[in-house]
Amino acid sequence: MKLYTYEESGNSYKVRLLMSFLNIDCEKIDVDLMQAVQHQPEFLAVNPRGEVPVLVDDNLTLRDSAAILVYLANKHGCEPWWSEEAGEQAAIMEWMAFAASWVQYGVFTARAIVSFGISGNGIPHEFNEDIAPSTIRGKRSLEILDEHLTSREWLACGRPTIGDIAVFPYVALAPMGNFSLDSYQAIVGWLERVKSLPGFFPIAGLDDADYRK
Ligand SMILES: N[C@@H](CCC(=O)N[C@@H](CS)C(=O)NCC(=O)O)C(=O)O
Repeated sequence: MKLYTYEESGNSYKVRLLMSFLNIDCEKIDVDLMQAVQHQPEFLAVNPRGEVPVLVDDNLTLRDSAAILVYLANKHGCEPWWSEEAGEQAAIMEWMAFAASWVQYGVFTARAIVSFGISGNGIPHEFNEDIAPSTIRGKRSLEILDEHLTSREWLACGRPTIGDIAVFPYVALAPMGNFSLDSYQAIVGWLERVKSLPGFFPIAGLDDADYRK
């Protein structure tokens, strides 16, 4: 199994986190996003979207972190990270979809623009994205998440799932996009719970939001 990944990519980190939680070994191929390697023909042949992560397992190529999380969690015991039950699957998917929409185009994009000077959303780097919509969407998504977590410990099913893994990185890294998490105490408590899971390891920026500024 091969994973195309980049050290500071939160979407790649989601996959690496699940692999660590499940003790899955895999060859890692570094794609230097800062050198725009993802937009070179060689990598575009692997993923025409010009994005990491990409997982290759025999004849299967998966070009999306959510698809990879579902695949790996299913393949390695299903529960607790995924589920065999339709209602639980849908509840987990609700948060994975939230990660790929509200989170990606909110706190993710703001972090990419503020700390890396690019949108990070796969479009060539010479195109600049306006930060204003990401800031508005990011703030709203933190409010939605905080409200949800006020009455529960985990996002779905009463246990840590790949829904939590999908939402965690960019919410935890939101301060790199100039969001303060101080007024979202339910989120802060949940971040600490994720960080205390056996096998957890950090990504750059988790404890120093200014390291790229
Ligand atoms: N929907 C994709 C999004 C992946 C994505 O946003 N990847 C970013 C890094 S975290 C990327 O490769 N960006 C390349 C670029 O913007 O040039 C997923 O969840 O895997």
